[in-house]
Amino acid sequence: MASGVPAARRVEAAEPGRLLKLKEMFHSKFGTMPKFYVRAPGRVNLIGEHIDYCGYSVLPMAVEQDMLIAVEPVKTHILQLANTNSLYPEFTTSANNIEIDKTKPMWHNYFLCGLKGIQEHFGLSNLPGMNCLVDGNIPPSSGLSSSSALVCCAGLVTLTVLGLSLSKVELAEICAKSERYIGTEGGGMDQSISFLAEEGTAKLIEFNPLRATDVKLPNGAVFVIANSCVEMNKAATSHFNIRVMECRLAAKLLAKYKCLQWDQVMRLKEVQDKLGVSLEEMLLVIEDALHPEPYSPEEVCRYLGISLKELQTQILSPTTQDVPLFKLYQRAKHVYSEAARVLQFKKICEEAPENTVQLLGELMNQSHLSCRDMFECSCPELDQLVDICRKFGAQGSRLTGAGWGGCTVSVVPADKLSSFLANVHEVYYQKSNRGLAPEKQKLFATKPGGGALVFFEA
Ligand code: ADP
Ligand code: NG1
Repeated sequence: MASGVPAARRVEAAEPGRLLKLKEMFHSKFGTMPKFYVRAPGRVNLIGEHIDYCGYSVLPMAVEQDMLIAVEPVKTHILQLANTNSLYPEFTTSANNIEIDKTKPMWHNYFLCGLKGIQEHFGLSNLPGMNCLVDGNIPPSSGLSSSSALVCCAGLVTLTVLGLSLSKVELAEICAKSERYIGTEGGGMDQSISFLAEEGTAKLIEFNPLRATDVKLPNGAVFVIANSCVEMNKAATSHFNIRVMECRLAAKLLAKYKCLQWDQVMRLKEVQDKLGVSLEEMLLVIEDALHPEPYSPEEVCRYLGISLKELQTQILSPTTQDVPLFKLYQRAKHVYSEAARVLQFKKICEEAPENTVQLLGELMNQSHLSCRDMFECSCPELDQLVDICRKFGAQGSRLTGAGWGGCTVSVVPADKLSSFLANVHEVYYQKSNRGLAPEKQKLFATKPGGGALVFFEA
């Protein structure tokens, strides 16, 4: 059994209606009954955007929406995947021949990422077969980590079928690494919170080594998620990987400027650690070392003393080889200032001054501005939604997750919640044809939920 991951909770304990439907559908698809179930939650990141892959801490919490998989191990080596949502076609493969097609991020590839992560970790050449029925209710491509929830769920399914055990931290690290098989160069925030989340508390997630610390959110405020209804699939576009590469190049140029061994530096946090200075001081280093005008690949090469070929093969990822310009000054400014905001957010939650909600709101507003102007990962709909949320009572509002679409998260005083929801609903959703999606996919208050779980039949 997967030690560290709570198991053996009775199936009846959670969402009986959903489980019953899943069981019935499993039976009609596979002609048998599931032997166990795994759930892994999505998350909302309260602050700390696009900094996990730079080595910096982030501050997410799990949401109640999750991926739920009903599983039956089988004696053949055949893996059969079905989905309760007909948008996601069935998929069958030999469990001993896992191939992940990076060119098309089909849904089953996320499952295969989780499976492959466990397979590689234990060095297994033969995997048992299984029948799986997936039921997810996290709005997809909306910044709430539906993809990672699927990868984590599949990792835990595979581990459970194998009868092996791992800690939650090991599982999170394996799944963070294996989700990169889909082609995105993400950090580890989503997989970490999916495993390490605990009901009732947000978490500060720190990396190298991975650890999670409780952050108690203020009473009297509610965090509300609003979906811009613009979907953005990270793996189908290169926006995300370009940002990862811009941060990597900025780290290398800053390291070179400070006469550090730049070729060994990959992340902006490593530059700060090697210099032993504060985040505020790093913001001053940027002013001296980088210019606001975008850098051409040739200029980067001249500065680092390498050839274009070396830049492409040794530093850039396959999908970012032909990027004509890199904005290094802006990206580094966002990362160091956002990393500082995460620490301030945690400190305010701990000290809980009288104006806590206002202070947290201000940090969230600053974060959105930095995402919009420095990191350029917002979009007109997100900016409009953030403005509407602030207008109707949010103390702060920002995009959450990768951006370029997806959701906002707002901090709203509890006594303003119902008027806030009614007004945002009317102005952003009802006045357009965005009103059709179910509430839990669109506009809803959320509180910190629990992490991944295995359920067995009672
Ligand atoms: P997110 O920000 O939600 O992680 P991504 O664009 O990275 O967004 O991943 C979304 C992808 O995850 C979808 O295109 C789909 O392949 C997969 N996915 C999301 N929800 C489901 C689901 N219910 N069933 C199967 N696959 C899903
Ligand atoms: P989402 O919101 O799931 O697309 C992505 C990355 C995170 C993090 C955020 C931005 C993956 C799996 N997830 O999240 O690691 O970098 O963007 O803060 O790559």
